[in-house]
Amino acid sequence: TSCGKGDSGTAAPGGGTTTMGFSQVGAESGWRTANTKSVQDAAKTAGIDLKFSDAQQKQENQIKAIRSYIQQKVDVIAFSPVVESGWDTVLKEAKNANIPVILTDRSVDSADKTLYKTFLGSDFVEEGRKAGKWLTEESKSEAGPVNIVELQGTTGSAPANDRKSGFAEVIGADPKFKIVASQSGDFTRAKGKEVMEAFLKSNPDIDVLYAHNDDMALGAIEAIEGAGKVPGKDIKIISVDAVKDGMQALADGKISYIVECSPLLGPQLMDLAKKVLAKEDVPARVVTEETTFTQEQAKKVLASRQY
Ligand code: GYE
Repeated sequence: TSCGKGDSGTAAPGGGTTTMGFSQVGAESGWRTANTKSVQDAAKTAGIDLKFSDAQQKQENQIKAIRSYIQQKVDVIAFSPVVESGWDTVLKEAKNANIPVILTDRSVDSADKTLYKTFLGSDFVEEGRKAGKWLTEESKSEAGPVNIVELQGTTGSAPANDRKSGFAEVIGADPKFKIVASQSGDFTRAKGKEVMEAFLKSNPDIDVLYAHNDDMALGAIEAIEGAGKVPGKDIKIISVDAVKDGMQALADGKISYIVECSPLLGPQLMDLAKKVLAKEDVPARVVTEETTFTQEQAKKVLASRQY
């Protein structure tokens, strides 16, 4: 850290520029790329010196990065935990070193809530419910069965667990909905395509695909077209995120409905970090505001979509 006059950065408690160590999940999806850019841009604007690392979807890499931030004595650590469990030890190390931790995007299942200052991100259970509500409405006049396949996000991650449970809760109210296959596509296009190909081979009669993110839905569209079926007609697709490529597929009629999940968390994250370092109170939970998109709505907003 530098100190002295002419330093335009945000002042750290001990003087000098505030340093944030940020451990990102990876670069698995369009959502993640937009999230990384948002965090990097917001750090610059806030005058915060950002140390950034990409964990390539591996928890062990995130733990290493956090330990290195502790060793470097950064002022604050922020991270998006790839999976929910297994964080207590390293979070205790940060706490013992007096370095505050902010969770962003995904949460941890630690029982000790003093291990982090706040959690900024979406309500993934609610996202799953929104997907289920749309399908319930859409299938109102159908006798059923409505055969659903599900592409889950990364195994053990909060968005995969919660998007699954929120959706199941809503569609579970009507026995005509049947989840005939459900498997992880790791939030990537390549895996989404591969798993959808397998689903199509073992299930001749799929009505609906519920994909936990746009990228897996986009991969699945290739698989569906490859099998000679029409996405959006033969198989209806619901996904989550609303990144530009997903919105394009929605406007084109290939996806039927998208639940928005905003990756633009950078500015709020920097605000929270400043407050935490100034010892101001912050809410334990900050929930992102989000909407949903039909095909008609996607056509209207597509041109102005930022990411
Ligand atoms: O939906 C997915 C990404 O944690 C909300 O991670 C995030 C999810 C997002 O890979 O596209």
